[in-house]
Amino acid sequence: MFDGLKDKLSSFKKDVEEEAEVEEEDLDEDAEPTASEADPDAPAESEADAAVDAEGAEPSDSDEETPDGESDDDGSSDRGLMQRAKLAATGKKVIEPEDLEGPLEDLELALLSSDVEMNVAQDILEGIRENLVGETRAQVKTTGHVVEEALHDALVDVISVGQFDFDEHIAAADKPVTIIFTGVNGVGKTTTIAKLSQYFEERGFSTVLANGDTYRAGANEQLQQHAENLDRKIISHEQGSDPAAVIYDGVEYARANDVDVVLGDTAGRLHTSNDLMDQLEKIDRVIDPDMTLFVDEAVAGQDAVNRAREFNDAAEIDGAVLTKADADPQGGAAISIAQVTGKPILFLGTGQDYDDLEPFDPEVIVDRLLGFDEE
Ligand SMILES: Nc1nc2c(ncn2[C@@H]2O[C@H](COP(=O)(O)OP(=O)(O)OP(=O)(O)O)[C@@H](O)[C@H]2O)c(=O)[nH]1
Ligand SMILES: [Mg+2]
Repeated sequence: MFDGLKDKLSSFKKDVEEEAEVEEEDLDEDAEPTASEADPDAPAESEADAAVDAEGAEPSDSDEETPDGESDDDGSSDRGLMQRAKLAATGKKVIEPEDLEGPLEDLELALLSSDVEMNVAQDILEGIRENLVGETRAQVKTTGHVVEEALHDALVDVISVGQFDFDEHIAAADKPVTIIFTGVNGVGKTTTIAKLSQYFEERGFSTVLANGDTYRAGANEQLQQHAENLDRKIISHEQGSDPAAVIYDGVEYARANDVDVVLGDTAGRLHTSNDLMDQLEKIDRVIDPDMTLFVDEAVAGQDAVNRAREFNDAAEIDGAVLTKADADPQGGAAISIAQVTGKPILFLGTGQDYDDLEPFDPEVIVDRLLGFDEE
């Protein structure tokens, strides 16, 4: 998943490491006359060098062991700071903003070509700059962790916008909880409802399906089929009837039968289809659903990002589900939607079966993008 972007992120890491190395070689040449000029400083500088090298060398021996990270943490953050300050004062042994210019420019192009929204790409670059400037070159060069962490933190920052604990939210909410699904045609709304019905039942919440897609021929039969496969109750009216009335009946049914969650389907629509958007507005007014989830395809990239923004403007959404993440998407939509809408991505659809649904965990996604999950 997200293989293209993964490759690009790993080239950024290499770029910065090479940059750190080249510059340090240059600096070593420049540094000698300065050191002999200022005698008292010379031992201090080389001590600092040795300390940095030693610190840098440690983690590289056992890259993937977590205890290592811990010993780093409790070890010497004060010392690290002091050292950095000292290095900054004695010579240019730390990463300066201009050192990152080339690699960041390449990364920006890579992000944009993976359908990451322009502003989101800018935020990521800014995050990386903040995280990397001032790091020692020796650290960057020898451990590799520094660049990875800078990337990791910058990505997690933009991807986690608006995240909340979905399961906890559902558990705490008054029942029945009503969730409406919306988005353009064919992105996987109906399939996601069936998957979520299974997800809820596995967590002990009963569900009823309400077919608010009274527009498309065959929509009732499609949801009916899922309901049969999963052994759920479905509420539906004739094609052409009022979707708000169907969902209302779904909520009434849930109240009368102690059902926990009402999953309300709607017809595929463009944010510009006025009639259909009016229907959505009516559902909002009559039902006042607990959540409206926007569904789109990960493979739609920038289109999905734009649609998320447009739907959120037209009929405020509470979160998003990104389907077809199994179909080799670029990753731009997964990275951008939360930052652009201020609403979190809550689930990824990863296939056509009922259990092909994955809660969207920003840390897991970023680890995947950085290849940490393979270690
Ligand atoms: N590979 C893959 N296919 C999916 C996923 N989710 C849905 N699909 C497929 O996408 C197609 C459309 O899915 P639907 O659930 O009918 O989409 P919809 O948004 O309800 O479509 P309309 O009601 O016509 O607007 C179906 O063939 C699904 O099996 C997914 O996560 N991965
Ligand atoms: Mg549908």
